[in-house]
Amino acid sequence: MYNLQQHYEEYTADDREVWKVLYDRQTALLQNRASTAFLNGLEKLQFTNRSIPDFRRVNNILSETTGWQIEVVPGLIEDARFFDLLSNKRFPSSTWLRKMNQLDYLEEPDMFHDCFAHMPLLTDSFFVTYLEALAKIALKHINDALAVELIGRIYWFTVEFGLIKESDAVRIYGAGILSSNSESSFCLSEQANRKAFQIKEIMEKHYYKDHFQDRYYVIESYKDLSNAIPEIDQMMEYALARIPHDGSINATPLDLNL
Ligand code: HBI
Ligand code: FE
Repeated sequence: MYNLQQHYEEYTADDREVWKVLYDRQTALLQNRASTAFLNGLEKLQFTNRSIPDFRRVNNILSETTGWQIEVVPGLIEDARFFDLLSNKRFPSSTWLRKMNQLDYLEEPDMFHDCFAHMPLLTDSFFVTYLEALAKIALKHINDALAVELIGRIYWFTVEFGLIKESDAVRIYGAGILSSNSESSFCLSEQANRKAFQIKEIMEKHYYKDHFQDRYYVIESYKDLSNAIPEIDQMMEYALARIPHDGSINATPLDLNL
């Protein structure tokens, strides 16, 4: 479609400083908070604080590990294109970096979110198997806004805000948390509401985009995600048959009772 490229030579000293500040701050905080697969992925992709990742190098490493590739996009893209890319093992990523005065919040994912937080897990074969399969379920129902909303909830509470149990400790794998300094601390704190991974409840309730999640779902392993695909598929058919709707989203309540 756009066939955009990362113009690596156009990054400025400010961009490199922003990457370094965010990278140093998050890696210090995530050492004993992030999933092992994420930390291993950082190493496999050879990310450092010294330079902004060059997508040509990242793509070479990804093609050697899971065969996924990066697709440069300007920012948030429409759902149909998003899921089409994921179903073809292509991960959409922006190439621009937030400014120093936006370190803690920006309304749209920048490259630090898309690259630092999402790409390391693209080296884990169970995780990408899930990502591709989830996208294929979304494409089956792509013209049904309610269906895309329900899949979006599953995506949100796994790929963006998911937690995982690792040797008796809870660790972070959701990119929305991994790129957030404050939520990386909050989600493992006493105040956070952590629950066992459950597809039905995730599909029933809406989620917040602009503040900490009111609940986090914890998987036991990445295999739990790929193993959940048949249940997600069935639950989608069940929900879409039960909820009277004409394919548009505005006719349906924010929360469902499946
Ligand atoms: N586009 N580039 C980009 N990145 C996302 O994470 C993204 C998107 N479009 C839609 C979207 N996420 C969510 O609505 C998914 O649930 C579909
Ligand atoms: Fe994201």
